[in-house]
Amino acid sequence: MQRMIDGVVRGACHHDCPDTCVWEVTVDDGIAVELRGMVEHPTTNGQLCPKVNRFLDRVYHPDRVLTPLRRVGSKGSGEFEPISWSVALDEIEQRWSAIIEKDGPAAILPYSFDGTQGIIQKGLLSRRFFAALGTSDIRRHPCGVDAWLGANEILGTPKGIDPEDLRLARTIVLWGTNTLLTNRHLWPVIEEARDAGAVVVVIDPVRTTTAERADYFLQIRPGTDVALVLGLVHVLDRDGLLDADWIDRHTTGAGDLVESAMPWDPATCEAETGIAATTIEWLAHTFVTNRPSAVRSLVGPEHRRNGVEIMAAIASLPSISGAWRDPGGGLCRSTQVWWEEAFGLDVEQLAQPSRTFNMARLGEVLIDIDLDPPIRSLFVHNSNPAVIAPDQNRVVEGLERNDLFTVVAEQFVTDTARYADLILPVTTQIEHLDLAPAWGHLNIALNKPAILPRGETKSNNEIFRLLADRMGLHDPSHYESDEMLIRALLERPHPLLDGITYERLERDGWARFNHEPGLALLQHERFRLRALDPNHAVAPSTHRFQLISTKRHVRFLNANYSQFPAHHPSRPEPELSVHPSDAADLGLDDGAEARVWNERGELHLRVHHDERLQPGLVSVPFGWGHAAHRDGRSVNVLTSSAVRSDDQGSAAYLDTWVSISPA
Ligand SMILES: Nc1nc2c(c(=O)[nH]1)N[C@H]1C(S)=C(S)[C@@H](COP(=O)(O)OP(=O)(O)OC[C@H]3O[C@@H](n4cnc5c(=O)[nH]c(N)nc54)[C@H](O)[C@@H]3O)O[C@H]1N2
Ligand SMILES: Nc1nc2c(c(=O)[nH]1)N[C@H]1C(S)=C(S)[C@@H](COP(=O)(O)OP(=O)(O)OC[C@H]3O[C@@H](n4cnc5c(=O)[nH]c(N)nc54)[C@H](O)[C@@H]3O)O[C@H]1N2
Ligand code: SF4
Ligand SMILES: [Mo]
Repeated sequence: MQRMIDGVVRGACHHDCPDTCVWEVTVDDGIAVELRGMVEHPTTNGQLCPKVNRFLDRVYHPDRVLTPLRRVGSKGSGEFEPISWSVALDEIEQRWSAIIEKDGPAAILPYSFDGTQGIIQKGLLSRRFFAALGTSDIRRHPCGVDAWLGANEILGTPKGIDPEDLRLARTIVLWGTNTLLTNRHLWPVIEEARDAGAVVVVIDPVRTTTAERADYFLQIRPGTDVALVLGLVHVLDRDGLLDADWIDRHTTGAGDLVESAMPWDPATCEAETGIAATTIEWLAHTFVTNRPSAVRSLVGPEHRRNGVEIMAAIASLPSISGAWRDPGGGLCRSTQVWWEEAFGLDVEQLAQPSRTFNMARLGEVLIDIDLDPPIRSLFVHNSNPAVIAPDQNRVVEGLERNDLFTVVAEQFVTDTARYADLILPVTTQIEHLDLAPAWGHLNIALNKPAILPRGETKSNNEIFRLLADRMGLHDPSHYESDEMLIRALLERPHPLLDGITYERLERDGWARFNHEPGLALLQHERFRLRALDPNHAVAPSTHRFQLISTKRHVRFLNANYSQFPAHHPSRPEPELSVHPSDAADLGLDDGAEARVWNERGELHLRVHHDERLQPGLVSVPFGWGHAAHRDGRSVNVLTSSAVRSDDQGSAAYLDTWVSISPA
């Protein structure tokens, strides 16, 4: 039997969070007794976060799934009985073999996302496994793809500046990102810049906690960011603040961009965006004179129909103004592409499955009986589509199909797992080995298991090794150990990885990619500017209110923690936040119950008057599970699964229109 050694074991957080903190687990008698942030790690700096400080409670929670479970009640009833691994694997083998024989492997659909973003457990073996079987696959586009496309189109690369270089900036524009909530370990860098005299500006439709800590808050009308960029470019041009030499040497298409900005004088821009003309003029001037200047953005504005265009606009501002010439200046966004390139994962993802569906469309795909072949089996890991996917009523309708053979690999009986035929129990981050990348800084970390897998839990990779064996896949690539997979990645000949070895990661816990801080990053690029399209493409609607459903709670991480009361906010239920002027209009007192609906679904929620919103804009927090709502469903019943005609990109979660009335 495998043995673990008591003492302190280093690991790293697996959550889909830009910060990738490095932690130390104290193990006593085989039990993890303490978990804390590593002091020597530059961004963790000794502190985890309110979501993960109680992570050991999650690991040892009595509701953890510790054995394979088979459904005994009706789908969704949550009635399961424990079975052995061999019985579970037998059943999967038999059901899948029959499906493959009758309808072909494309009738099997794997569905996974970023439940763990560790490179090894997230998808290396699962991709190999499903590709070898020849199943259908999903496009994993709900987070970061539109931002990537928009930035890439203008910059010629999806890369942006090292987030830690923001400390050099003197104007920092947090554009549609709620740093203090979603990326809290960046805040000290911003404070450092501010101590050195930087001005911090937040552009957001909502006065978030981050906005409240900024020097200037620009409360923009939802989705009008392209018009704001055009207004800023208009002022730069009008006031002679554009550097002809920079534009000549570093851009193409600047003339087209400036021309598309012609109609956007400050008064016109104010009418569209809701931001005062004088503020637009101030920001344009500040951005070019108070240098270095940087824009920071993650995914907030991308979750819209015009998400790509908004990111293209946001990338255009530092490019036309020459912000890139200064160390600390430019666009600062997800660093995912750095390690995807270094580890060659961009290539791995190109393996062509037989059929792909944008994961936003899960509901319609599951209920579409005209698909050839229709989906007969769904395998979910690293995700909770019953909560996170748009058009939730149709997702649940699909999951309720009696003839759909659904397997969910999970730590808990989530809202998705409740509809499974089989639940496979999986390990948590302190029970398996992984290589932890970050999308908010340029460090990677080695996550060593600190304790043995609890009960009969197995890591994702172990499950795919067992399944490969059952399904008769003989290629040795299906059976590589986690350590072999990590070593192979680290041995790739990429300059960012020079000197980073498995042994060094074991010794130090983490390493920074070989990229010198404080360089002007893309100063040799030629930016591909173009005219921008300010139509904010919010579909005309008969409903009166725009609904946003972003991350809101400090102790939630996507769909992960709403089942634990210790993680609840002080008002412990999902509420409908309404601006007081709208609430008065609707006759809804604070605490009253409202019905919120559109053509896709409805929710009944308690009203919270919140002057941090703007009239016409309401909000329901994302992340709560079904059971937290009187309707037994959560906010994604209201969001649409529509994606672009090429099936690319995120669902426009934030372009949601609703009607509201007293319940
Ligand atoms: N309305 C609305 N919807 C949204 C969003 C929004 O802002 N508003 N945000 C979108 C965004 S940006 C994202 S990234 C997605 C997030 O979508 P998901 O990635 O699906 O969400 P998570 O809750 O992070 O993770 C899902 C599950 O992974 C499981 N898990 C963790 N580790 C492991 C493991 O090692 N193995 C296995 N098998 N499972 C594991 C967890 O228990 C958890 O239940 O949601 C999207 N949906
Ligand atoms: N506590 C906590 N932290 C998290 C998560 C979590 O669930 N909880 N989830 C993690 C994940 S998966 C992700 S992707 C990141 C996301 O990190 P962020 O991108 O920072 O977060 P979001 O909340 O999606 O959006 C940020 C802001 O965009 C604003 N916004 C909405 N529409 C517009 C618009 O049209 N224009 C502008 N300018 N702003 C707009 C919203 O009001 C919101 O305040 O957070 C990660 N960190
Ligand atoms: S969720 Fe984010 S902030 Fe919290 S410990 Fe994990 S990486 Fe750090
Ligand atoms: Mo995300």
